[in-house]
Amino acid sequence: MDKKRKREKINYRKLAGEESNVNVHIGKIVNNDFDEYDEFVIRVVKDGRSVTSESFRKEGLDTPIIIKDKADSIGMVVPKNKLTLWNIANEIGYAHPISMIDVTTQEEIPPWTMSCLVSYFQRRKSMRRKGISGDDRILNQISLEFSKTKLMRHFVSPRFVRELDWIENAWPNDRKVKDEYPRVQYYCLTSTEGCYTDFHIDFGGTSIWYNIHSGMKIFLLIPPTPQNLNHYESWICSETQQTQFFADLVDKCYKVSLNENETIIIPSGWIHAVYTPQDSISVGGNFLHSLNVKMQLQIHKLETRIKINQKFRFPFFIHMMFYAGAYLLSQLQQNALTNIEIDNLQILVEALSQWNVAPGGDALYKGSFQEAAQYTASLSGFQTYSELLDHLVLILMKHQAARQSNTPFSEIVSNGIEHQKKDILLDGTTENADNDNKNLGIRLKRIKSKKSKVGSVRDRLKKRLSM
Ligand SMILES: O=C(O)CCC(=O)C(=O)O
Ligand SMILES: [Fe+2]
Repeated sequence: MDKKRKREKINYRKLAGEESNVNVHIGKIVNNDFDEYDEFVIRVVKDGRSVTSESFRKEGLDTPIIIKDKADSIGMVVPKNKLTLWNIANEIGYAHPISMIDVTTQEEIPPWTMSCLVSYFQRRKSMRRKGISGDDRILNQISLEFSKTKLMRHFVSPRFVRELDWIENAWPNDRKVKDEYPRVQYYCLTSTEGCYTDFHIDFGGTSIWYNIHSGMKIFLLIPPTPQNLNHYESWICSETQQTQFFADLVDKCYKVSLNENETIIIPSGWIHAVYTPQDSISVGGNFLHSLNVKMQLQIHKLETRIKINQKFRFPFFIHMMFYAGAYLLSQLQQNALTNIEIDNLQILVEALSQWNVAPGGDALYKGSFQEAAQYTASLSGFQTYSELLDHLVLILMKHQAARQSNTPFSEIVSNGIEHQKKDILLDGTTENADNDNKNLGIRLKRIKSKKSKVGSVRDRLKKRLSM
């Protein structure tokens, strides 16, 4: 379930002239002025201990964060002594295939091996020392996922990432131990001086963490406002992408330098470009979570509309959504979700209701998302995913009722919700209550008849979660 991190084709070489080995946009990153930002736009954190999953779960994860503190302050493990590319090659294996991006064209070249990468770094370094630019292409390496390699013994992602990440918390354990899960959690990026990755949004609207192991990087960050996302979609699809520096099309673009040992968090949907002013090794990963569901779904839909090749997308995105629904139900049943997570869950439930179809032939086919839905429903003690969704809707209604009437959730649970169901819709409005109540009424009846099951559902979930 690997995923390569390549962009769609752009003919930059033609743009820069056939002989060029630099990207045309780099000059602008170095010379242009970018917008000023305050702590409401991008947070710069000096004390990493304040960066916790608890705080994100209460306040959301919408702004980029630069953490200028030691790795262990955010529960991240990095090696005590810096690793060279040679050390990395020893851990990964010199024959390991490596995908390289030509910085001028932003296109993938035919696959290399780790040993080619090491020689390439050596050659560029010695050319620089001798003051010759040479005709070597500048090549970037941003897609080496290393969780299956020995390099893994040197790194652990930030604690809050592990605590929020749906792959960690919602993907079924027995499938994970069989290696059946999206491998997007640990990337090692090796970039020589002069590398550039043009504006993009990370796959599936994942959030990202990057730690600069050695060297430095410059990030250009553009917020995912509806207007900016519209511009992005048109730019990606248009011919002008080749000549147009995307930052010139939007209202605000922020420039952030990330130095050795610093960590950046880029939230879901943020449009970003990255320039490498000196040889750098960084480690990072992508994660989906319960705090940006709307944006994650929006980017997933955008990728579908602009026909991004499946191999550049989050692997098994829809499977992940079904697993997340089951996981969040278990959390909800334990009254363990914050208001932000409950709001996000409502959005997820709406999407799942659209994707969820009665289990047909496909439900038997391992690998289909219908099978994933059926599988996670059974693990949670339901006969079908529709039943699980019904249950979710019911409890969400109770939560909403509790919030609207300022009553503790536990009281609403003990009083039942029959008296409230006439007035409350899932989105918190009362409009068209009659029609919706018909549907909810039907769902509620089905759920009531299965009431005796609830205890065992909870037990099974607990068992699964403690695995
Ligand atoms: O460091 C780079 O060149 C690109 C990093 C990035 O944004 C990515 O890999 O998605
Ligand atoms: Fe990225």
